[in-house]
Amino acid sequence: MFRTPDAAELACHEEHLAREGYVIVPELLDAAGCGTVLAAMQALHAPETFGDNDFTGFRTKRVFNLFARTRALDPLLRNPALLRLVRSILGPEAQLSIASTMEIHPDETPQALHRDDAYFPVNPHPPLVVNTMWALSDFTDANGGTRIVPGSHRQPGPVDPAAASIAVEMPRGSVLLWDGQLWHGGGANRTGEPRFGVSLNFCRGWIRQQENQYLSLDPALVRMLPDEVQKLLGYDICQFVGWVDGRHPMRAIVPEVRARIHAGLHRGTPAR
Ligand SMILES: O=C(O)CCC(=O)C(=O)O
Repeated sequence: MFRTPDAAELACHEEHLAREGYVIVPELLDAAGCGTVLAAMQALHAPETFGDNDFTGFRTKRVFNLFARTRALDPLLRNPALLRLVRSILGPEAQLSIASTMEIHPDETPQALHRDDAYFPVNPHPPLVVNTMWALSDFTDANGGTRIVPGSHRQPGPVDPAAASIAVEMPRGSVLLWDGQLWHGGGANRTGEPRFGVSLNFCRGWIRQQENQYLSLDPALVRMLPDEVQKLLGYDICQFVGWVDGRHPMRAIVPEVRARIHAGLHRGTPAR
């Protein structure tokens, strides 16, 4: 399903991500994998309507809460090359913040350039967010390939709106990763075909996820997921953050334990 980049390639990507604020890992997901994931995402998109404002896009479809809806993305979330690059910026405790699709249809206009971590009211700050965009169709300048301003993650203030943003062009199966401080935005689609991307947006393990993964996912589902996926979805303790009634959050996934916690009863059960 995946290409396995060697150590030299990964080191090169890591250096580029830190220096330029973004990197493209070409064709990480193979053609068969792209087909499978795209089919699963298209099934989710069939009943969806376009956005209702200029930022989300009057000609763009988005679906959120993807890990409640499909298991097709679990291998992408766990991909070792992706995780190595994300962790090179956010540390070993990086967790998923938001999972969403971005299908830019013909006649979409360019999205305003923005930073993904602009909502943190603390500046300056170290990198707190790394976003990743899996291209499930080819990304081109013409079809709305993500526009980025290389190096702008180091710039203290806003970019000039007329700043030279460049379009990310990458064949399907490739992944774009960027530091949450990099100025970027979706491009205009001047072709007759949609551009399809899946964004897995990560944040530090000790800050609040943008998409509330504890209320978004059924505890019965979380219980069934592999340990690594549970942790990546935020069901973990990081720097003393995230415990429930003094214990690991996965204890509270067990219905009887959760019932006792919610009833305010003594925990009375052994630690995990
Ligand atoms: O679709 C894209 O290429 C990027 C979209 C984006 O940055 C956003 O919606 O916040």
